[in-house]
Amino acid sequence: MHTSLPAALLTLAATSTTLVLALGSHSHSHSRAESKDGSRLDPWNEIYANTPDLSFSGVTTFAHLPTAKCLDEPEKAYDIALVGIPFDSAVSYRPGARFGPYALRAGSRRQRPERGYTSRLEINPYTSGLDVLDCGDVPVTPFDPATAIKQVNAAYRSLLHHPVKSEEKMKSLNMQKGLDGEYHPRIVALGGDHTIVLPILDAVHEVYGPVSVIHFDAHIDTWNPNRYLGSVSVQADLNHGTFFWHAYEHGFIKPNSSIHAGIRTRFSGPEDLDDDITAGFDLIHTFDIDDHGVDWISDKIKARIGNGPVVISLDVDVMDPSYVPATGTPESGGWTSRELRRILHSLVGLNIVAFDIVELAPAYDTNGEISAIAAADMVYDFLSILALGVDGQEKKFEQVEEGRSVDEL
Ligand SMILES: [Mn+2]
Repeated sequence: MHTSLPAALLTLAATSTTLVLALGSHSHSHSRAESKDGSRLDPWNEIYANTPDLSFSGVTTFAHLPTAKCLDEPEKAYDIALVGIPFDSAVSYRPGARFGPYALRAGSRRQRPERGYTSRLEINPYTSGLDVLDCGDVPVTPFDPATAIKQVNAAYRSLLHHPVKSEEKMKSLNMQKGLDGEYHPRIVALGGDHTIVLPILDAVHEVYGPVSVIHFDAHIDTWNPNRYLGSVSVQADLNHGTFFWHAYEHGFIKPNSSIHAGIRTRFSGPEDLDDDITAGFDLIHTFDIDDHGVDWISDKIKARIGNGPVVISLDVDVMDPSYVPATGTPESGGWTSRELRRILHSLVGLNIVAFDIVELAPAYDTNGEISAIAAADMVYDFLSILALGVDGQEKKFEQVEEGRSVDEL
């Protein structure tokens, strides 16, 4: 190999052990480079030590965050845990959301903690002082939905009871404590079909009591199983279109305190909407955005929710299929990713205790991963509003005086 090298390179090689190594000198007597004093040097670390991964390199965790198998390490501390829930055994149309966690992580590759600052919300959620960890996936069985739902509940309860890392930070952000008087981490669930929200709400209500829900979706998901096509057994009664009805019946949701946003599907008739009101939901239609705008939607959500603990549940089909084709039950006429992101931004200050993003089914995505990228950006926006903390009434006044209020976002 040496004989074919230009003379100039050979000269360089003679003066640099590193270059010799880089050129692959198999006949060289040293297996590793040496410094002048004879100590061994690692070829990579001598020059490139601590080079961060690039967007396209590295093992794919969400946003290149550190990862742990949190379910196997109950003492692992964090403030925010992302967890994949690859369950899609209860969908009514196209399957495939079990690959949602994989797609969300792939769609997040251009997000990195060291480049995570948002100029609009003025925060980097990955370095704001809250410890964010990718906890991997819940290994749910694909063969037995009833058992899978139990697995999701057990996993979520476990993750909710891990110790928090930065109690002081959570306190400074005015975050909600559990009924036990303790801080609990915030869990960001990466679905999975929407059914996973029933075992999630079960676990969340156990810690905080009944919660409000902000539900972004094209569909209401409060369908009474008695009228839901395909509900032919107790098991079949629980699916991705009925889980909020079950949540209402179990008392996981606070009465008359939740709201849908982005609804545009078809119904059996007005009785579906009567059941929806019974289940505790108000409703913002997808077309309201043209008639009233983002600020009106935001104000309506906030007026409905108030200061109580709230879960944000985001079905990616709330966005238009031209932006997010990768979903199981697409409906035309949805919001753009820009409109949805503006609405999410406006939720800064709400008392959010959990977030999930569901129904991303990457088999229907484009080669450009447009759905996965949009969905991963929604997770980023959520982490950002979480990192900005909860507004008490006093804090809101302070923000107005500083010239930056939620309304201006
Ligand atoms: Mn849904």
